[in-house]
Amino acid sequence: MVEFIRQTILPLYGIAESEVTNASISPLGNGHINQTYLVRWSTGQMVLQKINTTVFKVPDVLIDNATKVSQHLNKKAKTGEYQLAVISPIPLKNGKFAVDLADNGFWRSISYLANSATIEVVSNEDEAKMAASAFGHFASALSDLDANSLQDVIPNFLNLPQRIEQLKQAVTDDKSQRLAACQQWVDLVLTQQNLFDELSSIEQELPLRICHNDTKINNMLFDKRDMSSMAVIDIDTCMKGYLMYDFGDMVRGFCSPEEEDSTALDKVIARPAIIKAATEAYTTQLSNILTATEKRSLWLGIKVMALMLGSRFLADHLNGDVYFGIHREGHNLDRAANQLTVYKSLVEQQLHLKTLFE
Ligand code: GN1
Ligand code: MG
Repeated sequence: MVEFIRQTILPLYGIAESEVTNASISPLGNGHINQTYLVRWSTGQMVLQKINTTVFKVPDVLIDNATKVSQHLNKKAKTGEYQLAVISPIPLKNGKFAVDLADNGFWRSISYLANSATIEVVSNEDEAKMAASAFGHFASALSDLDANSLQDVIPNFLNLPQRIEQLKQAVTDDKSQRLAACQQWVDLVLTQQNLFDELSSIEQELPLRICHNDTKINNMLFDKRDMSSMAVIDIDTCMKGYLMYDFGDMVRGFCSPEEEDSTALDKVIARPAIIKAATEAYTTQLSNILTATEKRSLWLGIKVMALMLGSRFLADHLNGDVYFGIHREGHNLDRAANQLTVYKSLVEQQLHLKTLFE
């Protein structure tokens, strides 16, 4: 792939032949969907991605949405209203922001921020506050962008009933004959449908907003020099949605002391102090924006997102790992067990945790 990038992709960006020969091209980040590379040459650097077009079926929509979001944020950054760095699309020589090479992939580039670092686990309350505050600031900066100005890049992306239906289908098909070994997790998910009623009654009262839709900790860059928050990245799933999901996705990830694929399930718990810190920081950033119903929806958002992600990983395990990239046998089952353990820990502590949202 590296040689293909060097010979075919880099020239499309107008990078001189002499530079292309010595450019360094290395895999970047821990994404499960797209292939991401850091490309450096003597006079520049960029993040290059081969978009997974099985997941992003109309990748031009992704490019349009991401371009609109970065334009909006850049405008606000100029006036000081947005205080994080903005990741911007980088045009090819022909001025376009992506190139479709059919069987050879759909490629795009975005800016790379020097001195940046990512983390996989939130280690303490201060870190939770800083990152939650940055995600809140991002949501706040997008709150005046019309929710309908972006297209749905993946329809029904965060639709819990639909995700559960997909799990049921995967159970029926049992394509890889893996059901017996994970029946306990399937049973757990399928007995939580009480959340649907809660969800459908509250969703009707929630405003649609532009959401990030993938607010996990490794979608935030920190400044290597002092580990302060630097930028919200991976804006490819930005589209209309409910803030309860952005908040919920963030907290379900932040609250565990273990990585998302850790198999040390005895250590996977929802840490109340982290949830409290993240909630305070996020709601402070959005204090002028959140409606009363949105505030009420936040606790439900955490449970829904942990359950939904657990269910998505589980369905993909049953389907034979066709969606999320894996690095080991049973990786998606490990991820599912992990997220469903977070979910169980949230529910076990529900009486106490709910009080944080009253
Ligand atoms: C995927 O590729 P990545 O890691 O940024 C997924 C998210 C999941 C996440 C779980 C388009 O995001 O929805 O929450 O994995 N993205 C897509 O780690 O499905
Ligand atoms: Mg990502």
